[in-house]
Order: sequence, then structure tokens, then C-alpha cells
Amino acid sequence: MKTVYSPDHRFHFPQGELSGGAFVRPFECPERWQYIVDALKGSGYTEFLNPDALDESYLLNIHSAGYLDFLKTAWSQWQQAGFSGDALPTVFPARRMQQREPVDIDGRLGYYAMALETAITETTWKAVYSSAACAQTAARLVAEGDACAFSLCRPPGHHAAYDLYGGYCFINNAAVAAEVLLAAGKQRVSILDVDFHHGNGTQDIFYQRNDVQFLSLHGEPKEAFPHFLGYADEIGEGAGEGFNINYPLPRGCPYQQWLTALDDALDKVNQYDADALVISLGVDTFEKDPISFFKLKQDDFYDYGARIAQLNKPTVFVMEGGYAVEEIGVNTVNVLNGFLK
Ligand code: OKP
Ligand code: ZN
Repeated sequence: MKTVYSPDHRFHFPQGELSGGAFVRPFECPERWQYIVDALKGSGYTEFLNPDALDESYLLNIHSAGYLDFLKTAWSQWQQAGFSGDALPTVFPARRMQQREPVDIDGRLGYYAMALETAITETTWKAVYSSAACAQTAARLVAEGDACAFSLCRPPGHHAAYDLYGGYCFINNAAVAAEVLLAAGKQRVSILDVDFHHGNGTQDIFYQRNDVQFLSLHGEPKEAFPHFLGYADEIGEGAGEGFNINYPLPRGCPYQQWLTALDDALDKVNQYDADALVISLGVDTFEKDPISFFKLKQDDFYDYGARIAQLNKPTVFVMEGGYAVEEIGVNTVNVLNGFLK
């Protein structure tokens, strides 16, 4: 399995994350990437490549033009407004307010944000671009015949919706991978999201489509971020009805219970007869994850990797979350090793 990665990931590292009323060092930090690379190398992986230039037409299939313009211009507009810290929103178009894009940067930030822990820095776009480019190249490898590929994305992508950023995400990398596979002639792509958090962005992007099936196992919304999406009754709409499948799971969820949901999801992928698979691979389901509440152990990651392999589909792994930094490499590589066993 080839790994697609970029050193440009390090260009996104805000000074702080708003958490518990304080600015703390961001959980989504650059060492996450290094721990994963080290674990891959330590486990005998030898094929690493940098991404091709991103074809931005893929982005326009999944994000609005206004949103992409915002991501590219937010920092310079913030700076021109006289601000020097990282860019953060302070005001949101909440219930019974107008959903019109303002011109002022404070207004634009709130208009496009779904959460405010995620700061935009001078070089954020550069990292975001490289992360999406990794997903594009990994999907190209699989479209061209590799059985699988690993896109070591940083920052992650699954909270990024059609026109929303937040939850550490800006461009939806898994959606980029799906678009590349479809453009290469795949008819039906399943995106299976095993990150602890609900992939609200991916759900949003494909909610009315039947060429991409979305399945997500996650902490139930009443208890877990992103809180406002991820219920089991969200099944898709219009042509997409029946192609969105959520598995909200309770606090303390042990592996056996998580696996019951995974097995059901794998059955659904088979019923859909997907001809390619994208895994939104977050390892924040780990028992020691500092911001999550499932109870998976290191060996469980290997076990479920092997179960995913039984689908026998061309598969693109796209890195999402995982914040127990010292164990993120082992847990991630365990999934890939289980898949390859
Ligand atoms: C990104 B990904 C918990 C606050 C959670 C944001 C979490 C983003 C997770 N008290 N803040 O899905 O791993
Ligand atoms: Zn997560």
C-alpha cells in the first residue's frame, strides 16, 4: 500500500484551540503526522509519495465557489482589517437570523463556520490544499489499479460541508477522493466513516445523491461533537434517500458493540454493490483518546482493518482524527496491517 503525504501539512498549526474556556495547544497538531509516518516506516512500509497538483475542479463539485473563495482570502482580509492573531469567528447566523454572506471578515468567518475551535492562520490554505491533493492522488492510484492507498491527510476533512468549515476541517478530503473515483468511471462509491465524530460534512455534501453512499459510526449527537447532525433518522433525501446511514453509539461504547454497527455497515456496502470504497479513517475511537469516549484497544484496529478487507473493494484510506498522539501511529498502522493481512 502506497502512502501519499506532504510536508506542507505543517503550515497549519494555529496558536491555540478554544477548549473549556481556555486557549489550549491544538489537539490536531503536526506531531500526529510524524507519529504516523514513523509507525509506517517501523512496520515495513516503504512506498511514500508526494501528491500531484490539485485539480480544483474536484473542489467545485463538493464545495461552493463562495466558500472556496472565503478559504483562500480569509487570512488576508483578516490581516487587512488590522488583526494579527489567528482568525476566529465570534458571531453566527443562528436561528431566525438572515443567511446572507456579509462582506466584513467577522461576518464572513461566522457565516462559513460550523464551530469556532478552528482558527485560520496565514498559511492554513497551503496545508489545506496539500491535504486535499493527497486525497486526490491516493484516489488516482486506486482508480488506476492499485488495490488500496493511504492518504495521510492533515488537516482532516470530514466536518467540512458544502460551505462550512470547523472541527479542524476545511476541505472534505474523503469527498475529493470519492469525486476522483467517480470521474475515473466508478459508478457507486461508499464512504465509510469510522472516526469517532460524525462526518457531518461528508453527509451534507452527498445527502441528495445516490452515486455516493455514506455510512458513519460515531458518538451520539446528544453527547458528542458535532452535536447538531448524526442521528439515525437522517437517511438522505430525494435521489439520496436511503443512501445515508448513521450509527450513533453511546458513551463508553466497547469494541463488541462498535463491531455490531460496523458489520451492519459492511453489509450495507455490499448491498449497495459499491465499486470503490473510501474509509474516513479516524482513530479517535481509541480508549485513551483525550476528546472522545469509545473504548477501542490497539488490537481492535487490526481486527476491523481485516474485516474491511473482506469487502474486497478498491479502497482509499483517508486520514481523519486521532488525538492520543503517541499511539496514533500504532493504531493507524494496525488498521492498514489488518487490511493487508
Ligand atoms: C475532528 B475529527 C470536545 C470538543 C470537540 C472539536 C473536535 C473535532 C474533531 N470537547 N472539538 O472528527 O477528529
Ligand atoms: Zn474525530
